[in-house]
Parts: sequence; C-alpha cells; structure tokens
Amino acid sequence: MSKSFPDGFLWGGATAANQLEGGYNEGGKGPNLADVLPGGKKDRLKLLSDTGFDFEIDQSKYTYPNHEAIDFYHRYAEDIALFAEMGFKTFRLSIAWSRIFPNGDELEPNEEGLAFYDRVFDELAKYDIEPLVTIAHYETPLHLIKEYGGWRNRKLVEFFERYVTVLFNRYKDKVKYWLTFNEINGATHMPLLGLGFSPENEETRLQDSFQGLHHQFVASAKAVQLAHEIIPGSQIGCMLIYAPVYSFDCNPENVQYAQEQARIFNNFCGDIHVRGEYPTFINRYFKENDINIEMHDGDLELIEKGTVDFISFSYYMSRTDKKNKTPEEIGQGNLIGGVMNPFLEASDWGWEIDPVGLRIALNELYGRYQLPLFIVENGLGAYDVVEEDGSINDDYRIKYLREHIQAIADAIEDGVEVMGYTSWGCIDLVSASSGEMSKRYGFIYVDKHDDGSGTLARSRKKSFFWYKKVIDTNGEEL
Ligand code: BGP
Repeated sequence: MSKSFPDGFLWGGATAANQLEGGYNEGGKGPNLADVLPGGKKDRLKLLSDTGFDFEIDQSKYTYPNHEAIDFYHRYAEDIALFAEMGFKTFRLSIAWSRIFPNGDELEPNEEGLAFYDRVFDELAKYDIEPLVTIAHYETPLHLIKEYGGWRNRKLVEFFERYVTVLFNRYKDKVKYWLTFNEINGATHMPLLGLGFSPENEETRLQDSFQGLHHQFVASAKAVQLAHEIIPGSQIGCMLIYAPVYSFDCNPENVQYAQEQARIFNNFCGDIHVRGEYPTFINRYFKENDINIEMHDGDLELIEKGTVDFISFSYYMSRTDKKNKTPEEIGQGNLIGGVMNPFLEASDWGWEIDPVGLRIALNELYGRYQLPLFIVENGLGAYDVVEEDGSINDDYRIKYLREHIQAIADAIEDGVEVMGYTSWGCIDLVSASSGEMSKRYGFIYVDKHDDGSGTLARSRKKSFFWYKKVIDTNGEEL
C-alpha cells in the first residue's frame, strides 16, 4: 500500500503512430521511414544499427507488419473506449509527419491527415482523456530521407517548423501536452530511427549524428517557442531514453568510466533541452572524436530561449559498464551496451529488468534539473499465451509493472516531482526494434501475428483489470 501519488497524476498508456495505426498508404499519407523497415527480429536490429541501409531494398523479400499494424487508423474509437474503461487520464500517441506533409517539404498540409487526428482527439475528449502528443517518433517522411539525407541537412529545421506550426494552430484547443523528439539521445546508436539517415561508414557516424542532433536541438527550441506563443498554457517536454549507468565494481577507473558514459548518453541532450546550452563536458568528447558542429548565428540564443517545461523519458533498463571489457564481454550487455549485471534477470529479448533503476533514474534526473518528470514509456515485452477460454494470464507483466510503479512511489517519497506514467504499448503493437507483433506489451491483446495473420480482434488481458484498479485507487493498490 502506498499513498504517494499526487491528485491529478496522469495515468495512461503510450503508443507511436507507425507501430499501431496501419493505413500506411491511406488518407493521402506519404511513405515514411517505418514503412520501409523490414519486420522480423534478426534483419531489423542489424539494419537499424548498421551502416549503409539500402532504401531501395527489395520489399518482396520481407514482411512489413506495420503497414496494417493493429489498424488503429480504423479502430481508434473501439480502442479509446477500452482505454477509458481502464480509467486512463492520458493517452500518449504520435502524429505521423507524413500524414500531415506526405513528402515533408510541401507548403500546404494534407487535410485528410489533419482530420484523422481531429477525430482521435475528439474521441479522447469524450472520455476526458488528455492527449500527450509526440511530434516526431521514428517517422521521418521518406522523401526527406532520400532527397535531403535526413536530419544531417539543416533544411529539415525549416520543414519541421512548418509542420509544428500547422499542428499547434490546428490542435490548439485539443492538445495541451507535447513532446518533441522521441528518445532523442538514442540517435548516435541508431541514427536511422531518430535522425533519418544511415551512416555511410563508422568514421562519419558520430560527426553526422551530432550534426543532426544539433539541427534537432534548434528545431526543438523553435517548437517550444511556437507552442508557447500559439497555445497559451501548453506544456512541451523533451523525451529521453534514460538508463542509469552503474559501474561494474568499485574500481575508481570503472566508476569514472561509468560516469563518463552517463554524461554522454544520459545528460548531454537533457542539458541542452533543459539548461539551454551545450554542456562543457562535451568539448573533450568532440575533440577526441574529431567532431565539429556547424552552427548558424543565433542558434545558441535560440536554444537558450527554447528550454522545455518538463522532462519525459522512457525507462526499460539500466546499464552496467566497465572500462576494459574482454572480447567475450563486449555485446553481452543490454540493447544499449555495457556488460551483464549479475544481480539482474533479463526479459526474453535480453533487456535487464531493474525496477530500482527507475527510482535511481528519477532521482538522478530530478537532482540534476528540478523539473517535473513524466515516465512516458515503461513495460515488459513478452510472449503471451491465449488460453482455451480466451483468457490471457500475464502475471509476469503485472509483476513487472507493479515493481516499477512501486519504484515511482518510492521516488516520489524521496521528493521527486512526477507528473504521470504511461505504460508502453498499452495495446499490443508492432515492436520498434524487431518489427515483430509477438513481442507484446499491452493490457489489451490484439489477434495479429508476426506473419501478418489474425482477426485483429481485441481482448482484455489479466493486467487490464489490474491496471484499472491501480488507476482507480491512484496507485494505492498495486
Ligand atoms: C522505445 C521506443 C518505442 C518502443 C519501445 C519498446 O525505444 O520509443 O517506440 O517500441 O522502445 O521497444 P521494442 O518495441 O523494440 O520492444
């Protein structure tokens, strides 16, 4: 029992357009990055982190589960009714840029795309569910990738500004909470997803990624200013992938190394978004890696003025690291690197499960920035089994979520200000890293499988009823 959560705490679930909408070529939508990423675990992970992704890939060789995904494009009303039944206070969704600007560089938006999100927001409003909108979630229009080279090209700042101006004007009476770039600090690991380009080779990866990031910092700062101008009372946050970095042991060399990794991976983007300036520690890293950022006059002033109102982040795992890894240890850690932590168990996908790490993350972030925090992704990807009577007894998911929500309660007791919690993939959807359907996160099961088969029927898992109770009691009964 815990009485930690403040009144008005925003409980809910999180999704992204390309992973649930489907309708990939409907309503005037143009192709985006997600539409050309092949499904299937092995191919996908490699493609995302490798250099030289082939955009002219022979599509007949692969499956594309997100083309239909779970068909939220047509079934949003049914899905939102289920969210309302669980008592959601908020629903995190993203807008597919290429529904609004099919190519990304047009002057006029696509009315059909805008009207779709109007319908979704109106449906949410029926149940008093507050939308939390990610403006860019791994959905760069394909034309901007092919013609301009993605975010390496400064032209994207201009196109993004046009896109957000349209969004803010259109939805100013419907959306109060906005997020700019999903997991912005993951960009150097997987530039394809975040920055819309595949590095030509390892030598150019860092230079191009940090240049792309600079463009996103400028674009984000502009978005913050525009949101405040166009929608008085709006709140706009940054979105980080946050994994506390633990030293493998108490060897000071390893502690120093872990701290350095945390600065580069966890703090760099947050510092710019929140403090409005490039942190001094990055100079050494840029020098050592021969990274030179090209900036325009006024960029730094803009970044200084466009600081965010709150910090949102995804939390799935911590990272454990040491300075000198043996060849066997390299690649043994999590998705985000490091080495294996002997105190933690991992999910079926090798993601180490660490609820205490969430309490640590919340304390680290709040200690550094003193801004309200919003956990906008957290959850367990697992294989679910449908019993003969149709029930899905996902006790493992309940256990995972209970422990993580307890960690949030503990952090609130520690004095951390937390605005809300949206569990990732509240309805089963296509996995981002693997393109599979079978890696499920939802409270709501969707009958759709890796090979594309399935009726798309929705059903309530055991966790559905559990989460409803959590929300009903404002986190007092876990
Ligand atoms: C985050 C992404 C999401 C999401 C989630 C789970 O990195 O923001 O889009 O999918 O991770 O990852 P996966 O789908 O690979 O299990």
